[in-house]
Amino acid sequence: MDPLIQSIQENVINGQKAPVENLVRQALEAKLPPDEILNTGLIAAMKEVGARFEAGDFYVPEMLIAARAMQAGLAILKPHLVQGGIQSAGRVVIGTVKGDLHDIGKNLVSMMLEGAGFEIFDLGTDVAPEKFVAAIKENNAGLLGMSALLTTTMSNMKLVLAALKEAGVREQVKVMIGGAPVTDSFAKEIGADGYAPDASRAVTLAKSLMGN
Ligand code: B1M
Repeated sequence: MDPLIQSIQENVINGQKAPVENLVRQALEAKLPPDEILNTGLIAAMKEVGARFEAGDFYVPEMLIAARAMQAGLAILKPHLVQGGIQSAGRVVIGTVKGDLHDIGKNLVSMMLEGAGFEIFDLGTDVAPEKFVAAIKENNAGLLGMSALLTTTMSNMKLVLAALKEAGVREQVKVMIGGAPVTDSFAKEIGADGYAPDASRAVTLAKSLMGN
């Protein structure tokens, strides 16, 4: 592995925000591919953080500072992942479901969709079903994206689908879902239109759902 990528990993794991920013800049200057910096550097580091949390070696504060360092690195990387000037591929309302505060994956999906030319209406985290419904109506969105990182919150996606039906807008939007505990079979079970395991496949799915 490139030593710069290895340093990015280590510094994200240790929550070193400023060094992560500098290292991502250096990696870009060294012409390392942005997707390698993202996948092998930043995302791999967060997997390790999760593993340490599970093993009881890390607690919530360590997870939180690692997440801040990751987000800072991601912000530097964003212009290199997102290419501007593409015609709108459709309007997407996106958010993390109620009860869930994880937003790194959702932000990454938003960023990649934006790069593929979608217009993004990001509702943030802990989004209640009625807020999703209101945003879809208000922005006349054709696609809804929901993210959940907790096994206890993924069931809230089902409540959003019920709220869409109740409000009479289910036919207006395609629904795609994702997040670590979410699966394709779960998507089918709750009646979503598709599931994507990562941000780049979320773009492929969004395009196919929107007929692009
Ligand atoms: Co939390 N957390 N966390 N956490 N956290 C997990 C998810 C956990 C798996 C850690 C573990 O135990 N190994 C575990 C969940 C267990 C479970 O439910 N099975 C967990 C827990 C337990 C908790 C708390 C309950 C801890 C506590 O308080 N005791 C608590 C819950 C708070 C809440 O939400 N109500 C909590 C809190 C936090 C922090 C706030 C400290 C922080 C989040 C900060 C933030 O997001 N701003 C945090 C973090 C950082 C994590 C881990 C370590 C990393 C998540 C992450 O950012 N991954 C995570 C462990 C892990 O996932 N390995 C963990 C990187 C990101 C790029 O990947 O989000 O999976 P991911 O997104 C991917 C794909 O999933 C997909 O594409 C993305 C890019 O490739 N994707 C989509 C995501 N959304 C999509 C939507 C789509 C399509 C694809 O379409 C719309």
